[in-house]
Amino acid sequence: MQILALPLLAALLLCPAPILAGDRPAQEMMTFIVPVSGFEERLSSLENRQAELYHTLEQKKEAGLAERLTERLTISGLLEVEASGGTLEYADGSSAAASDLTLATAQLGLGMTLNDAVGGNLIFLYEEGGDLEVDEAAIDLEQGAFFARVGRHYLPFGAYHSHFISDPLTLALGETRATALQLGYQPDLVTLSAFAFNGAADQAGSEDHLSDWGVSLTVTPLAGLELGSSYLSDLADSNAALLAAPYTRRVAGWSAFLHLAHGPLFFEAEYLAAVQAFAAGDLDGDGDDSGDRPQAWNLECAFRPSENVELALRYEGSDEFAGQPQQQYGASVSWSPWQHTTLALEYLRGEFDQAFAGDLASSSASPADSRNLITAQLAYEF
Ligand SMILES: [Ca+2]
Ligand SMILES: [Ca+2]
Repeated sequence: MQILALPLLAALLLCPAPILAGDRPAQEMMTFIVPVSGFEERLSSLENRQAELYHTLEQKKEAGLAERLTERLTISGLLEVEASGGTLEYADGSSAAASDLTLATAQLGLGMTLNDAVGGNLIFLYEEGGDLEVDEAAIDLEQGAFFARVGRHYLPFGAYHSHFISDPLTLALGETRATALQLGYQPDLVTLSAFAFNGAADQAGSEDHLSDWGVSLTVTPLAGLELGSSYLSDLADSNAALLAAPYTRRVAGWSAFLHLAHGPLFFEAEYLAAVQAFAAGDLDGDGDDSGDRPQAWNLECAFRPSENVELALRYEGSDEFAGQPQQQYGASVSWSPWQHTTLALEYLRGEFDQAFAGDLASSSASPADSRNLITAQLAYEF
């Protein structure tokens, strides 16, 4: 942990951030204020991934938060208000700055328990700029070490453990919500899942069938240590919606992660990637006539000096993932001054591969070179 933390800390100290120092408060800036809203999704899927470990202060508290309305019904909610600001520097030396205040999350969840074997959940989610939607609606069945989940939910592809407000790049590439049937087996120390669904992305000319699937394996060999790997048969079905049209070559994705917790110290590592390149006609963000193979990785370490404070460092990156930084690093601090309430502040600096900067270009079409983002969040859960 310290071996990783020291160079990260040094890198942060050596890169003072010219926050909000941009010379052009342009509208184009707004496009790179990243929506940071994946946390509640991870929360809501946490129990259903059969995770026994909580990876952030918020998750730890969330676990016991749901209020019992009736014998069979519980209710929970999450509000997140975020203030963000940042600067974007382009390859030609110009820059832009922007800031915003948004209702990032308003979520209401209902949990149903019929008996020991049957339950379910229904989660409504509103994120400013979007519509109110059913985020998850699924029925859970359990029999001994076997379980099943059917309905709309987040598939166990990737783990995305994070101590930051902003989603890691691994989540941006791999998180997948679908209406799926998931079957699982969870004896001691191991969780094995397989799932099937009909994803939105299809091969050109193919019929529309329930032909997408995946598998996930998580192992907890020791207290505080969790390892896992997962596979998705069609990476184009992830929420990243990498492809705009039906494709010629179906490309699978795979992921591996490690989670370590030891006393007040935490370490997360994850890698998620396409198993091969997409066809050049399907995905070629840099226009070099060679298909792209998107990849992302994330490393985080965190320290809890006291029960209600957490400090974290992140170093992450991506390759051939259009619109996302090639590397990004930063620090975060979160504090819970009152029960159920968390204040968090984070800084992230991203550096782009100009060929893959994607939509992050200036009005004169100069690609993004680097980005500084500060985000503050007030979250309230019940
Ligand atoms: Ca598909
Ligand atoms: Ca390419």
